[in-house]
Amino acid sequence: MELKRIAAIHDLSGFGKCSLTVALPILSSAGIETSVIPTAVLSTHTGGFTGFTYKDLTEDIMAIADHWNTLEIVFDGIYTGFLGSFEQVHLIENVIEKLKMNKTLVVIDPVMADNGELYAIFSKEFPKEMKRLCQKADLLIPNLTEASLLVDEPFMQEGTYKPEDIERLLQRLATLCQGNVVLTGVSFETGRIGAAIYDKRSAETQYAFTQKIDGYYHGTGDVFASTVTAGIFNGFTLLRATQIAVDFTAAAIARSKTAGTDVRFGVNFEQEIPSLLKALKLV
Ligand code: PXL
Repeated sequence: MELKRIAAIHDLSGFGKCSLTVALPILSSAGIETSVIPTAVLSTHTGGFTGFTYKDLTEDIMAIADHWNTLEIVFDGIYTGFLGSFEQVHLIENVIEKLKMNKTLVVIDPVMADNGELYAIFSKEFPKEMKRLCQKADLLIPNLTEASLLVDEPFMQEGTYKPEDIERLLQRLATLCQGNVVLTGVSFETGRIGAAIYDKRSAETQYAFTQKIDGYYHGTGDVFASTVTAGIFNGFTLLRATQIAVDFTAAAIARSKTAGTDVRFGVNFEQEIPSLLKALKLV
């Protein structure tokens, strides 16, 4: 089988598994060559830790893309996540322009908020900037909070929305990007949670659910989006890739919950990788 190549553009948070420390192992173990542009190096992610270091790498981003261009590297995919500033978001629009070829699939996870709230490090204007970047997405993977910020609507608390509300939201999100949308954190009944997918061409919405595990675990959005990406590049339909990602993320959370791990430390996805490879039919 052809070896697919993805450029993953995220920060490198040294501790508290998220962004590159999640994307790289998941994509590589799924048989995808993964090149990285680290946008910043932090001692930990910013969710719940204090005193973390933050080395901004904005200056290096375009230089890396320019060097890659001289090597005429062809990317099957570009996958972006956490970006730390307005400037970086703008820069990544240009990096995508530079690295994208006709067949390159651009996956954008507009990391900026969760649980109804914008992450503390971002200003209120940040979602507007992120919305611009989303225009480049062939596949957009927001959570419900990010989705509401992108379409400028109030956050919908669990229990207050129905399938038709989600479908309307998905249609609005699809107008912001080039292609399909996977919306995470969707729940219509107690104890069940998952993702909704919207196919722009057929205008059809489908769902992938699993059993809900209580507790807010950091980095799960990155585990999920990396796994959807791994599924797509292994030739699965968006619905199947989403169901695989829902199941894998839930299994990783369940392991961490059972172990009583600090929710800031990230989830135990590593020991679920064998089951992921089975689901992806790689073993
Ligand atoms: O998981 C998203 C994420 C990625 N990178 C950094 C973060 C966060 C969420 O808080 O702080 C640095």
